[in-house]
Amino acid sequence: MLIKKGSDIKWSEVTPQRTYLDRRKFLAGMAVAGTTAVAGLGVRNLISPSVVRADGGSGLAPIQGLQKSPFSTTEKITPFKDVSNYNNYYEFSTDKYEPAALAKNFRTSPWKVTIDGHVKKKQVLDVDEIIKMASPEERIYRHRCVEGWSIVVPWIGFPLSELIKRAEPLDKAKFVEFTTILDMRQMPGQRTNVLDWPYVEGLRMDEAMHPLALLCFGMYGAALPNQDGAPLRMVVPWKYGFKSAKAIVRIRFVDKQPENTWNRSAPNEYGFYSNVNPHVDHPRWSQANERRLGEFFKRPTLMFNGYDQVASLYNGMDLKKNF
Ligand SMILES: Nc1nc2c(c(=O)[nH]1)N[C@H]1C(S)=C(S)[C@@H](COP(=O)(O)O)O[C@H]1N2
Ligand SMILES: [Mo]
Repeated sequence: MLIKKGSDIKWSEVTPQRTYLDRRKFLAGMAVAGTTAVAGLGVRNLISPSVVRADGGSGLAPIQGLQKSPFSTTEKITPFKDVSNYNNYYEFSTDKYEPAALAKNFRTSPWKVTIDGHVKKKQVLDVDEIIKMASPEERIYRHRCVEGWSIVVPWIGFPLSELIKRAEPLDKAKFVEFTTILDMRQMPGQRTNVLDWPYVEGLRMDEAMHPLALLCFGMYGAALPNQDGAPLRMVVPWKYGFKSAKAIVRIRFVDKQPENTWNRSAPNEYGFYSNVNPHVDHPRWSQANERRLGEFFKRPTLMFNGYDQVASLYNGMDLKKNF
């Protein structure tokens, strides 16, 4: 990202360690690229103070009547300003510091979500109808990117299973596919071929029905900032961040494993399952450790990101083959 900026940059050329985690190359990169936003703000992030109000005061509409969740971690919450200013959102930019500004005026209302495929109740719903389906919970989850950084976020939503039950899937429905909005006018990244658009992700039906799989529409007590996936996204805490699609417009029930965007883009690097697994290295880097945004020292990455409750979903599967 520091070396090459342009419309045809490919993921295989994007080496996150170089821009963010490896200090030596990071400084070398700075010398090459001068004062890019990445380099400048990278320094700020490395030295960001540890005592910051968690709610951050986003100014977005507060969400009332939140239930506390027994699934929440008690770890220290990552400051709002870090979570909302360091985003992977390729529809806006491959530069993690840019989506916050580029998504500022993104229109999230009106917003329709199509529910179709192998279900009894095919329908097109307004996102506000979806949000009202079940009572909102605050879920404080660990969230880890495949690139080696992690965050702890008080997300707001309800289990995806609530929506699935109401849609009444047929027996043929074996997987759930999520599709992000396609809107080149609003999303500058979609005018490039950095990924095949629209962004698609998927879960096996039992994964989608697991109580930890969260359909998410808020964080830090309020609505989602655009750069974090407003108005509706998934949060699947035992999987790498890229399984958690943002700005969802379609939830489709299918009989075959969906072709997820990252797998199509680099099949040897990103599989369908993408469970957080410190024992399966990414072809270009180790997955053994991670760095919490706002912290300096790395910590060991936990199997399933510490969510052992999901282990039984993968009994008998070779998780090195099914990465
Ligand atoms: N539509 C869409 N969803 C996406 C992405 C993306 O580029 N586009 N990036 C994924 C990746 S790689 C990560 S790590 C998380 C980041 O979520 P966050 O910015 O809220 O931390 O979003 C995921 N969902
Ligand atoms: Mo990611």
